[in-house]
Amino acid sequence: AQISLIGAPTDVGASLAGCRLGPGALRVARLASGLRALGNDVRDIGDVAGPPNPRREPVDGYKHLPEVTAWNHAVRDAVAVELAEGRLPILLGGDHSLAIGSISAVAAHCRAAGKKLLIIWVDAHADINTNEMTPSGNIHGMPVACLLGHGPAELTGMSDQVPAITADQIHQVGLRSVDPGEKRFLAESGLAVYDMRFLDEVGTRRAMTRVLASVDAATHLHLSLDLDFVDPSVAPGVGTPVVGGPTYREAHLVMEMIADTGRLGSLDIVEVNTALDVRNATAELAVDLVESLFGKSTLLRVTDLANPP
Ligand code: DIR
Ligand code: MN
Ligand code: MN
Ligand code: MN
Repeated sequence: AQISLIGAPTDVGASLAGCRLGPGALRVARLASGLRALGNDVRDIGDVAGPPNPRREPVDGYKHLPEVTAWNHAVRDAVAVELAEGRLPILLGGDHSLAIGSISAVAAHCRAAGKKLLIIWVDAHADINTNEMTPSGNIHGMPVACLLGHGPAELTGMSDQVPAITADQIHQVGLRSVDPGEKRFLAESGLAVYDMRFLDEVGTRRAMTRVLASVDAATHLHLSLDLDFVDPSVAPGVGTPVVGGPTYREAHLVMEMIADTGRLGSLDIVEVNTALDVRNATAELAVDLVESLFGKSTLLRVTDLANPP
């Protein structure tokens, strides 16, 4: 694929400072060369710019709304440029509020191109709070609600239409920390959620088969990868760790099954908090997972034998 890396070094939407260091940590973990080794063309466009983290209290239930809005405008515009050039954008966060800008650009692109968008939201959290139900005011807990049209006009209106996406376009995987208001919202919206109990009882493979069942040649898959999806014993460098997540191997299987579809069109890598990490292990895990997502495999596959490199 022709891949573009877009850094967004901010934590204005997060609970703790530190994921502003994520883009640098992912580059130090050799994300670009890892992707190039798999045969991809990789362009690193550098970091987009935005305001500093003012560390203020919430206003009207939102922490740092003007700053989150500014960063998301920059991300939305950068992602749109790369998509228009036929490239596959990878957002290097930064906190998960940045998925509002990223997915708003992807949704507009898919409508213009006549593509069917499916978002796979891989996270310990549902990120579907509104200002009325948020326990924290942190906007990284609100991007799914904003994309579905529930949020401040600044953030719901970043795509070509409001809402940017509909509930049937997003499937969530790995949830294990959902706030009371979010539970109600998820149930009412009918969003497809494959929570940890589902993964335990049904198994990761069968869950992902269901997640990917509707994917066809016209599908644009967007993966929004919050590193707190993976168990904190493997991914310690995140601001809101939740015990009981997928193992290293289970997380890889999720990536491998998405890779097998051949339909990945865009990606967010978010919530890598280097200030909380252990020897960059979480950024290195992210790079390993992304390599699997782009087809790295232990053995040659039948398609490799038919088309030698
Ligand atoms: C919590 C935490 N649900 C909140 N959310 C996080 O503050 O809204 N999302 N950490 O990634
Ligand atoms: Mn998240
Ligand atoms: Mn999360
Ligand atoms: Mn590696």
